[in-house]
Order: sequence, then C-alpha cells, then structure tokens
Amino acid sequence: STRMIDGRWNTYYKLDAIYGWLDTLATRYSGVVTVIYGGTSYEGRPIKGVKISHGPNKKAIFIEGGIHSREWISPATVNYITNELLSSKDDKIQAVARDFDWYIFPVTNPDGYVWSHEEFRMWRKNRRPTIGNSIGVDLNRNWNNNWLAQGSSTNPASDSYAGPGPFSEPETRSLSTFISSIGDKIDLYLSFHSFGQLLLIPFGNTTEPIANYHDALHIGKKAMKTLSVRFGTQYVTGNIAEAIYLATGGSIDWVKEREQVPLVYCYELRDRGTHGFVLPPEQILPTSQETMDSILELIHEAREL
Ligand code: ING
Ligand code: ZN
Repeated sequence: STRMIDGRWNTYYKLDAIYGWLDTLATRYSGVVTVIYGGTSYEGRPIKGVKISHGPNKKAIFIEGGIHSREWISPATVNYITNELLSSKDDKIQAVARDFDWYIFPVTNPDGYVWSHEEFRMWRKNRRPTIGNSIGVDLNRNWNNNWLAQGSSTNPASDSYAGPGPFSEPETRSLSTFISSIGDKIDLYLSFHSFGQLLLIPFGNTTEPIANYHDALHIGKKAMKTLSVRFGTQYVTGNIAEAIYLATGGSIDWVKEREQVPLVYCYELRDRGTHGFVLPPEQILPTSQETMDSILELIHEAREL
C-alpha cells in the first residue's frame, strides 16, 4: 500500500490499502500529518482522513472524497492531491501545502466503497438497512439543508433515497459534526464526485445566484481554464441546479448555508460518459494532474479577492 506514494497511480486501491497508506503518511511526515476521524460508518469502519499542518493559526481547506462509492476516481484523485501536498518539489504546491491546514477525507462512505469493490461495482449509497429489504441511503441527499426538497427520493430502493430524516445516517451525522468543529476556519471546501466534467456551485434547489455567485463563478471558470491546459479536458462551471439537475441535501449546500464557508465547489470529475463511473485506471494520473492544476488556480484566484 505504501507503493502509492512511489508514483503508482495506475490502479484503484481498496479501502484497506488507502487507510494503511494514510497511517504511513502520519509516520513518515510526523509533526506535519496527523490521522483524523470523521466518525464511524454504519458497519463500524472509521471515516479516516489526514490533517496536513505546517503550523498554528492557519485557515483551512477541506477535501471530501468518495461519498458515492462507485465514483472511484474521487478517492484516487484525492489521494493524489494528498501525496502532492506532501512530496511535490513544485514551489506553488509547497506554498499552498504550507499556507493552509488541509483536512482530507478520501473515502467518506467506507462501507459503500468496500461493497463496490467486493460485491457490486455500481453501488452508490451507504450500507445501512432501511425499510423492507432495502439497503442504503444516498449520503449526498441526507444533509440538513432543504432535505428532501428536490431531486431526492422517498423510496428506500432508489439510488437517491434521502433517508428517513436529515442526518439520519452515521456517516453524514458525524462528518458534519467534524466539519462544524472547524467550520469557521474553512476558506475552501471541495467535494469530489464523478462523472460529467462539471464544476458545481451551490445551491441545488434554485438557480437563484448565491451572495458571492459572481466571484465563485469567475474563480471557478478560471480554474477550469487552467484544468484544460495540460490535456485539453473541458469542464462546464455553474450552479448545481443549472449545470446538472435540481438536488438538495447535498454536502456542499449544507457547508455553504450552515457553515458559511466562503468558497464551496463540487467537482464532477472525468469523463463525460464514455466510461462513466468505470473510468479506466490509465486515466487516474491525468485526471489527478489536471485537477491539481485547477486547485492551485482556485486558491490563487481566491486570494486575489
Ligand atoms: N452528482 C452529484 C449528486 O449527488 C450534486 C451532484 C452535487 C448534487 C452537489 C447535489 C449537490 O447527484 C453525482 N454524480 O453524484
Ligand atoms: Zn456522486
């Protein structure tokens, strides 16, 4: 599992390998990396992450990956970003690594991730039994902001089942508690999904622009222009409801509305549907590289505000 940091970004790692790797980072970069816990899943797995911190009193960047288990490129890209922040020789990367506290959770739905590796590749939800024979709640419909209002299902068999109530699930309840504990430090929150090549801005219930929509759109578009430079990959930037569909109870809406985080985005990573969720492993590295390019630009532009 430690091989990940030796540049082998040619395969999708299982949960144990990822979690083992996070532990090795805390040993290898002791004093900089600490293992953090965003709670425990229904089946009892930790929601494990890392905090990267080079000193006190810094604003934070929060990275959430793998809330939907079949979107394997999300944890893969988040792990690449983590590795770059710790080992890159690039001055710009080293600067952002040092200037912020980074809170990074590559797999926020660990039970679903294991299920998608072991039993059913296309699994999206968590693994809690709900009603009848149904299993799983869509963890990106379960956050307590406009819960169930749009693009969510009350049918427990549905892939977008919002759950019996807001924050009914251990994963969203504990992760949101963790986020609240550092909420006023967070300058930038990034959620990683796939697929579609979109950069989404809150909210999912309305196309009404948020207070800083102009800035968020401007910064997002610049970042997606930078993303396109390396391989020509084209992204569309816009409000959730406009760019993809109406959907509420998602993490980014809650983070924006309840925690008042100034800049909040959701990436829909590669591709546009050719392979969809089953993105070939050859695309892990280019997807990760172009995404890292765009994050540097997001941070750079946000600082110009
Ligand atoms: N897309 C997201 C989903 O949960 C989204 C889009 C993002 C909706 C943020 C609401 C808030 O449906 C995927 N591919 O999961
Ligand atoms: Zn998703």
